[in-house]
Amino acid sequence: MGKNTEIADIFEKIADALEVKGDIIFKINAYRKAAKVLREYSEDISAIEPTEIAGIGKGMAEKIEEYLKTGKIKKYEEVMADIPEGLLELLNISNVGPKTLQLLHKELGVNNLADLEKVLKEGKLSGLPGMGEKKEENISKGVFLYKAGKARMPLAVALRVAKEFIKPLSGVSESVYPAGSIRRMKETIGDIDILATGDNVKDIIETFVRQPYVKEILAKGDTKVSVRTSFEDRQVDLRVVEKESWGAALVYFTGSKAHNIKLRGLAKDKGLKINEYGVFKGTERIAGRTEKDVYKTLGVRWMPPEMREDRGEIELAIEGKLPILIEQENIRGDLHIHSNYSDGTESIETMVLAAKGLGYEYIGISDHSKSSRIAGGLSEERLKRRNEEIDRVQDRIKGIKILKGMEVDILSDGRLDYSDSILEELDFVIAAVHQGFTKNVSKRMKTAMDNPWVDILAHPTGWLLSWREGYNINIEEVMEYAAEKGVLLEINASYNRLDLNDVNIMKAKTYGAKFMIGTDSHNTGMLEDMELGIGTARRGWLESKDVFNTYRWDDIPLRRRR
Ligand code: DGT
Ligand code: CA
Ligand code: CA
Repeated sequence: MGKNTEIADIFEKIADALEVKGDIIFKINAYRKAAKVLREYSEDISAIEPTEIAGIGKGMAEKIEEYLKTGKIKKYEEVMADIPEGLLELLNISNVGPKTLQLLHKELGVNNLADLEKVLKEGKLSGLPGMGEKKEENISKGVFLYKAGKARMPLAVALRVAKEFIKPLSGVSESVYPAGSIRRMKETIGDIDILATGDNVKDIIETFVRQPYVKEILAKGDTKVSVRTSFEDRQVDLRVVEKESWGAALVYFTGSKAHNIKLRGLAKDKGLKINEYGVFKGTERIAGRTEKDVYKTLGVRWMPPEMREDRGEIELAIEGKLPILIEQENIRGDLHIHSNYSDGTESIETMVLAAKGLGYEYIGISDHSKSSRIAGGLSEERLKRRNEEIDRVQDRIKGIKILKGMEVDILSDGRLDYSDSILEELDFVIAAVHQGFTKNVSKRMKTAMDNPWVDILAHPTGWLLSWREGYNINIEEVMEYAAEKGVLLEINASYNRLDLNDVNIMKAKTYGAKFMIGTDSHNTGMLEDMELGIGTARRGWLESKDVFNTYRWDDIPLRRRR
């Protein structure tokens, strides 16, 4: 089916471009019509003669053949030659049609989103023929919504919104789950998908739209509804499915799309058909109620949603060789914790009690070192007093071991922020880059890892999910070096970091690296970000033995003990 979609996409782009250029309407429509026919055609186009399809004329058939033969369509390249890169994207903005876009492009030189925002700000639109203030205002609104919808949100935000909806729905439905990228625990989320099943479909839909944080209903049908939230201004989609289809719908709407496409191929090989309603042999539904059944019918074992990215998980599941992924229950402690001795908001005692409440066996206090001045980094003298405070708290609180750690800055020459004699006295050391993000970061990190007292490398890429790209770094080289030296790589679970991410984790594992999941908590609430770190570790296929804070403290094969 792949080629049909590829060609349809190209035809649609040609149509858009011609329209923006002001070409003749029947030519434009010919491309749109051909695209539609291709999308709806059930056979793979490469297996048949294009002219045999009703609705595909001679001209279009030639272009299809050209693409199948050469992988290109010359007409497309001709049309696109003088169209600026970001121009056609603007057609996705509501109230910006091809006519308007043509005007904006020709009269005001708008080539991309930034240009459009600029002319809007300067009030230049209302001066154009047929524009006016009302239209200008609508386009402005369209731009705002487009940007909000396009921007991906951190997983933590999406989970919070999803849980707000799921709570009231669980009262009226039999099952309700977040689906899509949330269920796969992807680090950023496009839109929020929720799936429910139950006898009273109407009740479920009405309960959903009645929630106080629904700002606008975008679309509402009998089994499907789409809303925008006042909280975070996000789109949330709910689908209610029949019980016979619950498992099939979960598989389908959890995705990922690439995973689904692979499954569809498997079904086809077995002479079956799979969709969101079930697995079918002819017209008979042979599975659909549970995910397990759906996978089983295809000859595959059930696998955790975090793995469903078509990165080889289906092949492993067929062979019965799926890893047993790490779970929250495996975590025995958290080693990345700030107290109010540096920039945390709470006392050591409060943090320790909260960690104990989570059932942890140990907690490592790891405040900032002296060079991190804005973060209240500790002088040697203050570090000594903090350690005495830890001893006092440990005397009062039993049943959890409190460890003396530090998050120590890696300086501009790769040396650490304290002398070795101080580092040696600590229970563990996390090394981190907090300044000079563009300056020799890989080399500095490697020098730091040459220091035998460094146990863990914090947030190795330095990116922030919402806005920062991270250090100028060769991450592969750093991860490989960490593996060689036996330094643990941190999976920083803080809602805005998730660093390392899934892709880097998988790569690091091939080097033989080991990991530590730390929340980087600055208050007690952040301890719960562990969930995000676990999700990320699972996306990287980690098992409990790969992550060292699943070990008892006395058994952790930390570098200094080996
Ligand atoms: P997002 O929202 O961008 O973070 O990513 P997803 O994975 O949640 O994607 P979304 O919301 O567009 O769709 C939810 C799921 O529905 C997706 O993971 C797989 C399924 N799905 C969506 N579109 C297609 C499609 O064209 N083909 C197939 N096979 N599955 C699809
Ligand atoms: Ca989604
Ligand atoms: Ca969706």
